[in-house]
Amino acid sequence: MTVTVDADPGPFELDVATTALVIIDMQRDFCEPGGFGETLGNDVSLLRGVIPPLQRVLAAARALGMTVVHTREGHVPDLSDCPPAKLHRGSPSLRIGDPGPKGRILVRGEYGHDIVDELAPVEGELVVDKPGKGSFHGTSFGAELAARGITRLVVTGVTTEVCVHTTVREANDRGYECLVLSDCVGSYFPEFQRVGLAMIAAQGGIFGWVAPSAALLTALPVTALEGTPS
Ligand code: C5J
Repeated sequence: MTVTVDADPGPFELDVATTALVIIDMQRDFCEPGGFGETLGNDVSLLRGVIPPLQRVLAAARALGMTVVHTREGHVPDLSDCPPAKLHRGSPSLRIGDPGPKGRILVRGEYGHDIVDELAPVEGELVVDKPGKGSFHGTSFGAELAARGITRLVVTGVTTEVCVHTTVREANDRGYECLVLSDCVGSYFPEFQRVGLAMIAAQGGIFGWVAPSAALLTALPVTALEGTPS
């Protein structure tokens, strides 16, 4: 079933059978107080606005049986997959691996590393743990997509200018067509949100398309979904 989404810089066609919904790093460590995002001095409440529209898109994807992939940024407990270039970057109040109020910062298996309750994965959905900003680097993401015959990605999550951008650029280089949902991606910096989205669709869609989630939901053959916030 192929649908056309009204997007920037032009229509984005997708077949629900060969398109995956990708939800990047909607983890407590980025979206809730006491995690990695806050240790870097950010106002994490700025990211929480993406949760309600993302819940509606996730409900539609589930209703249609689309492939859903959740990613989580983080590291193994001994931090052997965290290069010094990342570990020592900046001057956060707590570094990756330090104990924080939600467990060790950005470490796999810790409470803060997991996905927020509102978007918790259900059985059958893929969860890809990634040590870097991009979803392809050091993961099975590409192999999992290939195994399912996925050629297009609807990309959501946080943060727009870091892990969303890196993943979309990696995906574009590997031949995937990507639609980024503007209200389902978030940044701690309003100007990065605006410019980050503009960069994707500029120059005829230099590495993707951008549309609000309403444009996708209008195109998909799903009516109002019970239990989802409107
Ligand atoms: C960051 C991410 N911003 N998920 N990670 O460090 O965008």
